Amino acid sequence: MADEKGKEKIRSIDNAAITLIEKAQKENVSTVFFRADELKPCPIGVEESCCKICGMGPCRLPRPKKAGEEKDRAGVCGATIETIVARNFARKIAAGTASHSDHAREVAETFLKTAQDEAQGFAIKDEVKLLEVALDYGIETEGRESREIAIDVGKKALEQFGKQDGELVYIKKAPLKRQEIWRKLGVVPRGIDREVVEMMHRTHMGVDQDYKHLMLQATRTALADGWGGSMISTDLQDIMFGTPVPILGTFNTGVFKEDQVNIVVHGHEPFLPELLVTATHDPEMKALAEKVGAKGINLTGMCCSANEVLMRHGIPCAGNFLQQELALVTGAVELMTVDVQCQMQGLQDVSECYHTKLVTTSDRAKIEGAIHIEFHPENGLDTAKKILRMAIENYPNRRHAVYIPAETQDAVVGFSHETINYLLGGLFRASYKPLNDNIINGRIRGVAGVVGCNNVRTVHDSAHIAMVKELIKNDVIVLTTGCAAMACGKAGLLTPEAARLYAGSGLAEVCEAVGIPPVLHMGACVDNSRILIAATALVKEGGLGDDISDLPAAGAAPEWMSEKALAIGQYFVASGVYTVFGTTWPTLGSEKVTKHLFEEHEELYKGMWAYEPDPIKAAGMMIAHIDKKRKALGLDKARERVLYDMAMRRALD
Ligand code: BF8
Repeated sequence: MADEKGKEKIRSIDNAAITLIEKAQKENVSTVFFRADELKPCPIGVEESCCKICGMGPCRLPRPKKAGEEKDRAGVCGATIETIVARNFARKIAAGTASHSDHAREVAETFLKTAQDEAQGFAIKDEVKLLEVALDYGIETEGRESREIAIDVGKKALEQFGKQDGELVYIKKAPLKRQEIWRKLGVVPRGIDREVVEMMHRTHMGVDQDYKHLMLQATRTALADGWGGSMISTDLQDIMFGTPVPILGTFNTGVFKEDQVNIVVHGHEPFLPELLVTATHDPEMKALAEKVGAKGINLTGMCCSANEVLMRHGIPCAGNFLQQELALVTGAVELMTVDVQCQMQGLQDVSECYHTKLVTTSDRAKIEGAIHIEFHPENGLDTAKKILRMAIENYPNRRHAVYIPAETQDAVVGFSHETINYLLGGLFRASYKPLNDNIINGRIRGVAGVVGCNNVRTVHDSAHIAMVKELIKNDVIVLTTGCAAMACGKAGLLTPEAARLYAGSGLAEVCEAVGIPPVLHMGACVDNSRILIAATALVKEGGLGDDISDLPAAGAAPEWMSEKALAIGQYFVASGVYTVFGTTWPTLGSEKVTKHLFEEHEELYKGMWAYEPDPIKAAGMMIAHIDKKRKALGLDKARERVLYDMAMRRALD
């Protein structure tokens, strides 16, 4: 589609997406790309200069158009623009934390049912991690059966949500210096639910009306996500479904197969996707597929559900956030399941244009018009088979000529913290030492976390890829999750060869020696907790300071769109990480609030926010921060390269 000036609009850098957008346009199918053309963002809302939390408003308080026309802005109740902007921002963080943490609650409940033999088709798979987590929770393991330990772990995990005082257990996993900062500022979360509820209370009309005070609670809420809900999800999912190890995966919409039954699992919770993996191997299902004329069953994923089954089973990923409707436009998808988060309501309309059955599976989320088959762990496998049968039986109903783009890209995925530890140090000496050594000797300049969404207000995937390429070219190793990880996968950056093709010579040398890609796929969005643990491991390994804020490291979400991304950003900042967001920034309505987040947060947390929509400039800002940290550590001077002989190596051991 052409823009107002008649120019063809570039919507994606992914050819598979481009061809499917064109197909949708020809077939008159409405997708997010066209809806975005028709619906421009509200200029007042985009900078959060609008308060609609009571019935006296909404109070719209735009910034003056011309410099010098600035005057005090306040709502009818007298709430200042600072209060309004901070309140809006804090509420988004509360929503993001609630999303990750409600997911975590479901995980903890299912985990407990699994331990009590009440979950059909699930088991405790990673007993080593079970013991580690039990240790974190202070649970006795000596002489006890795994099942008993797991029951205690499940109960202790569930307690984290309703606790009223004290500290979340995982806070103690952070470097000691970081814990001290949090305690001094009074931002250590007491209980996950308590922080979210208090945030909602404090942002109600007429409660907390001091933007700095509001931001302290927003920080406590975000920490309850990163070092609470998200970390619980990651740990318990690993114990139930296996801690990821590197595995070959395939990315992009080309993973669909014309002559097979195509199913897409979309959303965030890994339960049904795990059981669909099991169900697809059932001979009865295979026979049914044959009976309807299909050559097989092709299970694929979308968004973070994809990340979960991709990194544990190698299930192909059909695309990231902006590709969810496009997957259906292929006409090749028999059935898509959705559970919670990031699933567009537009999917239902698109599914009706083809033969696809859209199935909602969570008791917390329905979509009008979609089929609802609720998933419960007690009969999870039966539900998975029911859904699979429905998909197979829908195969003969394809109405349109199927078009599957050619694009697919192989990748190596599944770099959990445990795997990085093992890959770098080996089974008996698992450690981050080689990574620390290579950061210290300068072969690796620093570490960057590039995470987050797609946003239709920017060219799909373009900012992710430009930023990541710029970082690795400058010897910065990249850790990635969520839709950013998928963008990297599609662009071929998650392969060991990418080191030779795109990385600077130092990083390439290390990647080639260890056999890893320069960009490490660490999982879904809840798995940003893995990045926190990896950063802590770098600190604990020694030689790079005594806090996360000392590391030559930075974070970014160049195409963010969700409230979860803001919660993630705030907990990274509060953990000491310089964090740059692109696309848009939701506090521009108030200079004071923005200054508080971008500058004053550094004094409080030694980490701060930044906003830069140009991904190359943003990467430059991250590299400058990394260099600043290297200088503070005394690592800025060029080091002599020392070639180690055997005696020197032994001395090292
Ligand atoms: O949690 S990266 S668009 S899919 S919010 Fe959503 Fe953003 Fe993707 Fe996963 Ni995360």
